[in-house]
Amino acid sequence: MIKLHGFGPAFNLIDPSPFVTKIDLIMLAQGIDFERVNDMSSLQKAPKNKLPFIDDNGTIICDSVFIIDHLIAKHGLSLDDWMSAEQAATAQLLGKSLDENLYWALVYSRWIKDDVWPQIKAQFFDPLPFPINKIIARHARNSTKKQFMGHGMGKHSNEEIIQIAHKSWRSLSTLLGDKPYFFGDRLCTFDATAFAMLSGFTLSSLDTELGTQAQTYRNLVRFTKRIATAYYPEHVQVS
Ligand SMILES: N[C@@H](CCC(=O)N[C@@H](CS)C(=O)NCC(=O)O)C(=O)O
Repeated sequence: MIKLHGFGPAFNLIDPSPFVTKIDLIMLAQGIDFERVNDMSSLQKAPKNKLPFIDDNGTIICDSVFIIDHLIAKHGLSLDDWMSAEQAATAQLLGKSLDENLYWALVYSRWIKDDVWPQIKAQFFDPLPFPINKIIARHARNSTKKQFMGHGMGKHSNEEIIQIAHKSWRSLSTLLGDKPYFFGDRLCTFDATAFAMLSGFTLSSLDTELGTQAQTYRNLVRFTKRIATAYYPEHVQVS
């Protein structure tokens, strides 16, 4: 059976990582048998030092992109087979926009904002023994700050990051409209990416400025709630 290595449920999310959540939802939606492996050592074991990775009977695959390709090749993943070539190409590029841009606004809202950081620290690091918990927490936050600056999002002000996030949410809200899913009546892998990235703002129990603002996009909130209710009734509370 496939083992999906992630961080584990937190903040009213099946996983705080949108990349882990994306793969989790894709496998659930496709009915692929898998087991969640959530322990603090997963990240140390990750060959590329990032989660998710999967262990498919000894074959290790890192990165959500390559995991999806593996699921298509080895497990008949066919969530996108009904789409036209043009829809599939559009969906692929939209997914990358969320992975590579909106994701960094999510990172900002959690790891960089001083008012939210204590909630992150309490969840991930406070349970570790003292004093290692302090050392690891400081190291993890510094490393995230470095990546955030390196990406370029870290060069922006709070207002500019909010503006960037709103541009993605506004476009997503327009694209979704009143449809159940982004490309019509059927869920595709892009819906999994969108759910994963949006629910970090709309369903997360973390109290963040960006989360509050994302919740004003009512159709996006309905979209994330509908998917959470269908796939994660035990893990995600939907009010
Ligand atoms: N391109 C990767 C991104 C994975 C990624 O950035 N994972 C983050 C969690 S959301 C991570 O493991 N970060 C740990 C670190 O950078 O130390 C994918 O699509 O899977």
